[in-house]
Amino acid sequence: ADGDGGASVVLERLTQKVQPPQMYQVVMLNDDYTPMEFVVFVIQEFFNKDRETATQIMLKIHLDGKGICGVYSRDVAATKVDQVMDAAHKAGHPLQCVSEPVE
Ligand code: TYC
Repeated sequence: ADGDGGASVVLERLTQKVQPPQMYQVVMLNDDYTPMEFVVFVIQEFFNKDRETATQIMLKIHLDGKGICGVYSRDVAATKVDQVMDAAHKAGHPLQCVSEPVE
């Protein structure tokens, strides 16, 4: 079915070349306008953090300019970015976030 008569399976077993999928970190960026409370809400809602953890992440972003909200497979990370950007846009806030490959 994979077109090589199973050779790739043999090679993978012989060389241990199967790698885990590339992971992506979702990085949120600071700005001067988005309310702290909204950022805490977003981190709780979309990154499944408790209020205390979400507050710590928000303050780190506020102080350092950016911060990691979570690490996911490529598709899940892209969905998180879309959800955050959509919620921020609908609320009229300029909050930005991006996903980037880990390492
Ligand atoms: N800097 C914002 C303020 O002072 C708060 C903020 C934190 C905004 C984190 C965005 O990703 C962010 N209201």
